[in-house]
Amino acid sequence: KESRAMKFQRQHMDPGGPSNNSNYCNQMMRRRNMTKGWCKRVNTFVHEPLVDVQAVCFQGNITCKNGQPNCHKSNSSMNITDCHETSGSKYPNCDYQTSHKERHIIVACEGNPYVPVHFDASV
Ligand code: PAX
Repeated sequence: KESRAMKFQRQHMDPGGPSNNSNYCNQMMRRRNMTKGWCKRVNTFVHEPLVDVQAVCFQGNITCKNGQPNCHKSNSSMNITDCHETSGSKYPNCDYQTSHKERHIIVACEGNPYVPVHFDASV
C-alpha cells in the first residue's frame, strides 16, 4: 500500500519541473492519478529537490489550518506550480489552470523519519 509519505511525493513533488507550458496541470494532474474517480480541486507541485522539501519538517513550526500542531513553513521561498480546477471542468474531463509561483510552503509532517504528508498552504 502507498504510504502517506509516498502519496505526498506523488501528489506534490516535481523537482525536474515545471515544463514551460500552460497544459502542465492538465498533464500532471492526470499523470499523477489525481483525476481518477473525481477531479481534485486544488493541488500544488513543488519544483525543488526532495531533500530540500523534507528539510521543511525541521523549519518554523506553526499550527495547521485544521488546528493540528504539526505544520512547518519553509525558511526560503520555493518554486511551485498551483493547479486550480477551472469552472468549466467536468469529470471525467478534468481541466486546470496552471500558475507558476515563488512562495514559502507550509507542509504537515508525521512519523519517524519525520517527513511531509500533507500540503497545507503557500504564502
Ligand atoms: P490530504 O488528504 O489533505 O493530506 P493533500 O495534502 O495532498 O492531502 P490520509 O491517510 O491520506 O487521509 N495529515 C494532515 N492533514 C491535514 N492537516 C494536518 N495537520 C495533517 N497531518 C497529517 C494527506 C494526509 O496527511 C494527513 C491527512 O490525514 C492525510 O492522511 O487541502 C485539500 C487538499 O488540497 C491540497 C492539500 C490537500 O491535499 P485543504 O484545503 O483541505 O487543506 N492543497 C491545498 C494544495 O495542494 N495546495 C494548496 O495551496 C491548498 C490550499
